[in-house]
Amino acid sequence: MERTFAIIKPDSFAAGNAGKILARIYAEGFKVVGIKKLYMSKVEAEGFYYVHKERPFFGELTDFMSSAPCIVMVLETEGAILKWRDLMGATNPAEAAEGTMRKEFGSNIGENATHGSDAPETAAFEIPYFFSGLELL
Ligand code: 3AN
Repeated sequence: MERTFAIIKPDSFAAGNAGKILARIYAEGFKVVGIKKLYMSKVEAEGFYYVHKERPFFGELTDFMSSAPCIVMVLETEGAILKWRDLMGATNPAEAAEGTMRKEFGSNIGENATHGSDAPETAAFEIPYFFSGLELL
């Protein structure tokens, strides 16, 4: 079993798409080990995305992620990291495959509906960034 960290980003939460996204997550066989609504501060968003701090879109990205509430989750299944990345689709919704979360619910490369850890080391940083051990029992 593997765990990954996922976000229903502020755009998709505000648009009322959290229920549809969660329904897909369950339908694809993930166990939702942790879930909560969170209104990230700018500083929290900057800490979460620190690997992107030199990228030109860092300010835009952290403004967006701290602009409204989101849903943070820990998802578990076999191969959870790749499986959730596949279900999310490409970073740019315009390039994402049909049926993926970003194709269905994303607006553009910045406001792209969902986040998912891209590797085991990333998940190992991202999960405890938002969840304590007690919240994942
Ligand atoms: P992914 O989330 O698919 O792993 P990354 O790691 O390349 O994509 O980028 C992290 C986040 O930064 C993306 N989810 C997206 O919201 C944002 N982002 C990536 N590229 C751009 C861009 N060119 N302009 C604005 N935001 C971007």
